[in-house]
This record gives sequence, C-alpha cells and structure tokens, in this order.
Amino acid sequence: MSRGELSAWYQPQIELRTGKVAAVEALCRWHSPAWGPVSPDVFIPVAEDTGVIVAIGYHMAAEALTVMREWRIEVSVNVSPTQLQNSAFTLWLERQLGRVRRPDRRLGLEITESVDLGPVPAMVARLNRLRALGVGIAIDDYGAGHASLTQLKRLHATELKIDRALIADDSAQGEQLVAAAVAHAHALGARVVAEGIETADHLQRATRLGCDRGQGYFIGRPMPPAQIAQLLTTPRQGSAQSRTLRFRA
Ligand code: G
Ligand code: MN
Repeated sequence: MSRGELSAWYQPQIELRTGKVAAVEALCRWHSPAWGPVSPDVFIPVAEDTGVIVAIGYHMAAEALTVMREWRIEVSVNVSPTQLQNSAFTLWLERQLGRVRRPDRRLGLEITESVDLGPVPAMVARLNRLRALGVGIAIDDYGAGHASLTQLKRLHATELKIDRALIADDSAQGEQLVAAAVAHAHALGARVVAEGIETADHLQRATRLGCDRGQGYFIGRPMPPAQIAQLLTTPRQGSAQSRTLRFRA
C-alpha cells in the first residue's frame, strides 16, 4: 500500500433489460514489481487476517469517490465487515459524501460475510445513516460462503449479488435457487445482480430468471479507470447510446 502498488480497477454492470451500463464495481488490484499481478484471492484473505483490509477499504473508497466526481454513474466498493465494526469508517464516508452527492452518482457498499458480522444492531444503525444519504447496500456473493437472505433483510440491503458459482449452475435445482432468491429480494424491494456472467448462456439465463443487472467477463472485464472513462464517454449521438453495450439477451 505504502509503495502505491494497489490500484482500483472497475468492472461494468449492465441493466439486463436495456444493456445500458448502470454501475461499475471498484476492484482492488496489486501490481507488484517483484511478482507481477497478485490475485486478490491471494492478498485479500491475508489483509483480512492482519487487519490491513481496513486501510485498503479507505483507499478503495477514496478512489471510488474520486472517479464518481468525473463519471456520472453508480460506483460500488467492497467493504469488509471488519471495517464496519466501529463507526470511524462510516462517519468518514458521511463527511466525504457531502462533497459528491448527486442522484446519478451513487455510492454502493458490497458486504460479504467473510468474517463474522459482529454486533449487528450497531452496524445496522451505521448502515441506515448511510442509506439515508443514498448509499446502496449490497449483500455480495450470495450462493457462496455465508451470505444469506436473512442478512438481506437484517441489513436492510438494497441489492443482492448472486455469486458466479450459482450463475454457472445450469441444473434445475440451481435455477430454482436463483429464481427463489430473485423473488425474495424483489419482495423486499431489493435489486438483483447476477455476477460472473461468462457466456451468452449465463446472460440469457440470468435474464430469464428475473435478475435486474449483470456483471462478468462476457459483458466487460475489470479495467483501469482510463478504459472505463472511454466506455462512458459521450459521443455526438448522445449518452444513452454510448453507454449501451450490445449484450441484450
Ligand atoms: O467477491 P466479489 O464478487 O466482489 O469478487 C469479484 C471478483 O470476481 C473480482 O476479482 C473479479 O475480477 C472477479 N470476476 C469478475 N467477473 C468475473 C467472471 O465473469 N468470472 C470470474 N471467474 N471472475 C470474475
Ligand atoms: Mn463485490
């Protein structure tokens, strides 16, 4: 971190009905001069164990807030439950948001229960304050690990992200699980994002099962900020067209 080797890359998310780019997720990337690119699957668990994840969380949120000023789009960041165990981070975010808040530039927090959530009522109160400022709260990696529909309700989340393992599962049971999660989320007024869309089949299935948004390599890989800026650039024809990727199912 101190050598500036961590950076934020961004992966587009589309509205499945229209193909329009609706949001981007900020993803932490480590380019080590010694080892080359190091996978987040390797360094994030170590950062969780050592507590460095909190510093990474501030770094990524600061990056997201910076690009939000430029890009008129929703930007989401991944937040470890560790980061939400006291009020320092959420209070900092509240202060930062005062500078960028606009209806078209929302910030989203994606929470994975990779470690125990800790005392939930206090966390819910902190998240409520952010939600009142227009911040989205997503339950990440549903269908893998510990994420549950109970959590969706407990945290008053605004979004459920379905893990790529479930999106890739083409069995009848897999489809039933996705359909049930979609029904449950929609009943709570939450949006559903299908993660890990890698093929036209995944895209078609996610759409058919009622997911609202899609994200994955088939739609767009995580890319450096300059490339996202290019994707979002408005040519003469107008913004609606330029932001639409040709991926309607
Ligand atoms: O836990 P979370 O869902 O935030 O993890 C996102 C990770 O998944 C990122 O590291 C990102 O690069 C990766 N990813 C994004 N899209 C795809 C995809 O279509 N397939 C696979 N295998 N990984 C993906
Ligand atoms: Mn995520």
